[in-house]
Amino acid sequence: MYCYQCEETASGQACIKVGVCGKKSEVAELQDDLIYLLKSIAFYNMKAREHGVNEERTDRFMLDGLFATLTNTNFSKENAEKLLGEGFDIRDSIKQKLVSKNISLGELPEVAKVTPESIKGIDTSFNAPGNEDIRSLRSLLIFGLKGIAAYAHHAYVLGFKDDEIFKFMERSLVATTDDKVGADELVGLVMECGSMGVTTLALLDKANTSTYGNPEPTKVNIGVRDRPGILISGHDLRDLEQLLEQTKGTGVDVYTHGEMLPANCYPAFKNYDNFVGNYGGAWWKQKEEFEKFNGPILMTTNCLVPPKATYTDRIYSTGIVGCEGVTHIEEKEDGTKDFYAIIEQAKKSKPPEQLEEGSIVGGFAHASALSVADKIVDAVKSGKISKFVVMAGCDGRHKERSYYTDFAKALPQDTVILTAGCAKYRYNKLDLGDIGGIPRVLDAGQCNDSYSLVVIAQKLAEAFGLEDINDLPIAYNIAWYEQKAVLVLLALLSLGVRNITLGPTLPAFISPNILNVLVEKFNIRPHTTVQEDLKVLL
Ligand code: SF4
Ligand code: SF3
Repeated sequence: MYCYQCEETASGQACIKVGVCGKKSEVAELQDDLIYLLKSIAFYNMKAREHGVNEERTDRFMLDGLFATLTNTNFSKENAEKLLGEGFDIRDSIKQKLVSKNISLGELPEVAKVTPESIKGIDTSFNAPGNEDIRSLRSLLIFGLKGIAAYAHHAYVLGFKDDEIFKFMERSLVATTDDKVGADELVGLVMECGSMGVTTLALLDKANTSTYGNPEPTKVNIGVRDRPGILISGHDLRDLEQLLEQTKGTGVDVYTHGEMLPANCYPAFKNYDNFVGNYGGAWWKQKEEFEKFNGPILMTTNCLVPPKATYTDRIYSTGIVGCEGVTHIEEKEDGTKDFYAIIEQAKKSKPPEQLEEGSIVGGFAHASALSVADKIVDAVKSGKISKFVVMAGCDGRHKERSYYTDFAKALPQDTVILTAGCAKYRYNKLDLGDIGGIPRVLDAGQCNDSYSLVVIAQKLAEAFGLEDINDLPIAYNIAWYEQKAVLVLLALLSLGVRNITLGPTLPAFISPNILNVLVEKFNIRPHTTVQEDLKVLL
């Protein structure tokens, strides 16, 4: 195995024996094969699309396949094998269709000829020999595509899709197999990946808000009640909706965990009186917190940590998540899911052990943030707010991430943090106060809601009559961990945002030359110390 896609990669270089995340080498290798197979599918599907003979199931498979390989999503060997089998079937059926219609395929590249047998002899890893910068750009592009796939998947299950997104994915995957596509062209694709990221995030925003309403400023309870509960984690709102419907009147409560926290702020979910609030913190604390929850836990997407034996029988996966020993709830033909088994187990469980009490405030996605735009603009003009600091992204298990808590605490009283993603758990329970009624931490929601931060920035630029988004009093101190954050970063770059501070470490897959390009073009810098970064950012 050779995996270097996340921030916690071994020794800051690559996981080569086993993943720091718990991914086994055989799974990592099968997932590399799967990416290779997706490139083969992309080759044929581009042709199929040109001739109008492409099929819907290919689109869904593209999303599933890429999403399954995202960090902390799927650890199951069986699942990777199943996806490979399904992928070859899909690929062969597209090929068959093209051949039967006499559609010319031209000279077939190697990737188009791969078979279930031959793939075993191909080095599909990200460490395949070749030019370091090309490898770096191809990796960056593929990791950005994984982010697109995850966000597009969430929109897709709510009935929203955009063919342009699929076309871009296919074109990019094929480009990573073509030695004629050089560094300049790859840089272009990486930037396009960022703007396609903005398109995808906008689509997801539309899917979420038109289905569940616009998030509202909400005080989310972080304590517990004295009834059995189900904990739901990950990012999939449709799973939450179905779980709330099915637990109605059963005497079983529902709590969110990790990235599901912002769901408490949607009007559509506020009507369920068994929807209690949020339990625990960011994903990496789950071993400790799931133990104490006592009831069953439903993982709808990343981030899953392979569970301890003591609570494996209480963990359920669904959608694209998977792990050996964990019960998987399949989606039915009509797209619904039956959570009966989870609810029955919950009924027999003890209520959750209380971890903390009180509440945290969320729900500042673009609609509610912009509803107080006048107030915000006035506060900036009168000097009450000197700066906004975007501290969006991911949390992670490394101790150095206490930097983000210290940074939030050290920010002057006249600054406001804009956040999205699970990075917020490093400071969302600190009492940072407010500025004339505007909370000093404005939480737009999941990493899926990063689009809100873009809309807020664009609207503020309009309100201040600024042409360049970089002239706004906004600084960026982004924390990354997995590939959705890679995409969000590319999305910001594609919008022309400069001077981003990135941490806790820079991606291992960025080669020194490519880093130079990013520094020269966008002035990206690694974070240093709280004091030094405060000086630079403010
Ligand atoms: Fe290592 Fe991260 Fe890959 Fe897991 S996802 S194997 S921790 S680089
Ligand atoms: Fe977090 Fe996994 Fe990235 Fe959605 S839950 S932000 S890390």
